[in-house]
Amino acid sequence: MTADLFESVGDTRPPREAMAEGAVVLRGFARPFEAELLPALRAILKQSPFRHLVTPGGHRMSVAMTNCGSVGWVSDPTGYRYDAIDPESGQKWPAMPPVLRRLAADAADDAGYKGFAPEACLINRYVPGAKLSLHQDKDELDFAAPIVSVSLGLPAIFLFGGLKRADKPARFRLEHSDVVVWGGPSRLFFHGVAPLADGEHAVMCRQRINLTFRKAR
Ligand code: MD6
Ligand code: FE
Repeated sequence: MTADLFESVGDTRPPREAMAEGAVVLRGFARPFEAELLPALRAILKQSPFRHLVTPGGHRMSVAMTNCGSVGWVSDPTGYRYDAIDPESGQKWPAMPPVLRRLAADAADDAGYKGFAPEACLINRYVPGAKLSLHQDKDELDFAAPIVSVSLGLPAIFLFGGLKRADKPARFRLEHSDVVVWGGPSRLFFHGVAPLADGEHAVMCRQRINLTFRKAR
């Protein structure tokens, strides 16, 4: 009891919140990594800047994307895939910095998924109004591995449905440094991000950045 009270000083949110079976939000988990994380991100963006991908249906995505790791997630009119080459630069994607690897593995571990070793990190940038429609993450070969998702900057409403597109999604507010770990029975649940509300974040300014770590193959 005393320990609980002590931990809640300055932060009234619970440190961990179940979203569904196999899925959990670790509130503020990325905070201790932030000082190393942000410069590492900047270096990645220099090499492979954000760009707006086109879906197989021909729509330009409102979310801008890039990747780091040995493979990156890409979309173009021919489909979705993981590719070792950044189609924009013609070079390999930037390597995954150790601090990102550590953050993803520690969060997975904390959520009960031991030995998570992602090879892909998709980096998404939302400006006010940008959104991500309901989708399933199913371009990976191994659904046994969880997905680790780090939120930075402006808060977003994360929509978390079920196995069917028509399942009414629950809404979770994800804030700066919150980490979602998600796998097992909910690994293939439909999910998305509601249009980002305008605002100004002290560290990240007028945007939300999301890092999604996956074992792609
Ligand atoms: C986002 N995230 O939060 C988008 N997918 O910006 C995702 O689409 C996502 O956060 C699978 C697992 C976790 C995620
Ligand atoms: Fe997703």
